[in-house]
Amino acid sequence: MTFRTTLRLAVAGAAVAAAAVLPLTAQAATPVLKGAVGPDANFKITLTNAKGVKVTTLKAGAYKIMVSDTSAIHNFHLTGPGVNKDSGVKAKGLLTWSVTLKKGTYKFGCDPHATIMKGSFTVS
Ligand SMILES: [Cu+2]
Repeated sequence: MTFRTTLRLAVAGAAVAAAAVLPLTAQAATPVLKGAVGPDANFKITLTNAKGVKVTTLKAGAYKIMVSDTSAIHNFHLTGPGVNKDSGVKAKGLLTWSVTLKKGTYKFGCDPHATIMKGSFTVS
């Protein structure tokens, strides 16, 4: 076996190993959702998926919810089966919540302005 052949085999072997690892990594990735509220003058609250599309239905399972709360008068409060997460009204910041969503209806909203700042989605 020449040195060149040995090198080729080594490169091919590394490519096979990488290909075998990649699908596992993709499967293990937890879906990310993005919640947003604020700034103060913006009386809107949103929950979108990684593509920026409004969340209306989801499959049960583990999710990572990244919440951007840029307001000291609004909060992002998510409630539903097994979940009660609140970014805090006075608090601001970027939060990451790891949640397990179960079958049912989840609601999110801003507590001080619950009648106008709200949303919901269902998990099946
Ligand atoms: Cu509010």
